[in-house]
Amino acid sequence: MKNGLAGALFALAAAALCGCGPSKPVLHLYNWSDYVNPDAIAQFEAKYGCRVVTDTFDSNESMYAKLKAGATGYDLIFPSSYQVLIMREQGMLLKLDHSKLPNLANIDGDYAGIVADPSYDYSVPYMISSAGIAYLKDRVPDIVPSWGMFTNSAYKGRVTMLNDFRETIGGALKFLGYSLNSTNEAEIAEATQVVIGWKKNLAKFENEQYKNGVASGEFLFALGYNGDVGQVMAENENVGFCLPREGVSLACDEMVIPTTAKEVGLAHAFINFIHDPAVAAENIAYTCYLCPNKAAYGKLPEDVVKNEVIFPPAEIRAKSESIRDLGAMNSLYIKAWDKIKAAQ
Ligand code: SPD
Repeated sequence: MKNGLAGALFALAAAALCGCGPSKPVLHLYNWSDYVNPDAIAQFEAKYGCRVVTDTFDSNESMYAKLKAGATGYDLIFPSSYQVLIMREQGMLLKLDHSKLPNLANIDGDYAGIVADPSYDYSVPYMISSAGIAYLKDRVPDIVPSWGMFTNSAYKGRVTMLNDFRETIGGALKFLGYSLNSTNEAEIAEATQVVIGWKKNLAKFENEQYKNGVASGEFLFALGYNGDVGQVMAENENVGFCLPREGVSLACDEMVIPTTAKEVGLAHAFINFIHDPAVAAENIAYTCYLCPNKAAYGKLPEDVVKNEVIFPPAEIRAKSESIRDLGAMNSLYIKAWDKIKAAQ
């Protein structure tokens, strides 16, 4: 037997014995937590003979700061539309190859006004989310669907709000009757004082612990992302959710491929897979967020279609706004947030 053949047979036998075949390609996702149906990930891995590894972030700002600090190794990232525009402007995103994305045809054009780019050149919508009030039904009997709840000092120290400056300052702007995209300095200053007042009643600003915190009774109500709260409600019928009647945000988190991605082909395959109608329908039902995929809606079970956590009532939608990138005016919100964080 020639040496080469013997070596190859030895390698195959060794691989069979240790159970490790040729290594599979790995798709690295950088995403919000609790945001993809684990069955979808398993189906994708089986279909494409790969592994999917997910790192999570809890805000657009922390994700962006990590990338700016030099983090690489991600193939697909899920920023909100206003953050997508900043990243695209800075040349951080790869142009998408539409020949690999036939399922773009399934995307619901009704959300064109919310997404970063309705031509999907650099980003493809993933989920529409909003923020509202998660609460314990038995401990907050006087819940009112209003931003004014955060002014109520009866629950001081047992309340949280999102550590997400566009959502939280946006809530104060809606409370005052202004646009959550206001660039009027006096309006933002007024909203800043409102949030400073709210802060006196809060345990903290934070984006993930409130889910367990409300379920366990540590916090009695919290400003939270709708689908995350929907997932908690599915496990605990004492948790309720309401959207402030003054109006809320409608944010779209989108899928983008950074210019530093290594598995560009797999990243395209994942985007396309997510917009397969059956995958999208199961992902909506699991995450309680709305994937804007019109071919999926007919596949949703009736309880999901009627779930107002996922599909907000028309009267609230009418008063709500998408969070927009404000260009140079973003700095007004960053300064306001710094002031809120520093306030005692
Ligand atoms: N766990 C998923 C949370 C997704 C929330 N969307 C973010 C919107 C940012 N304003």
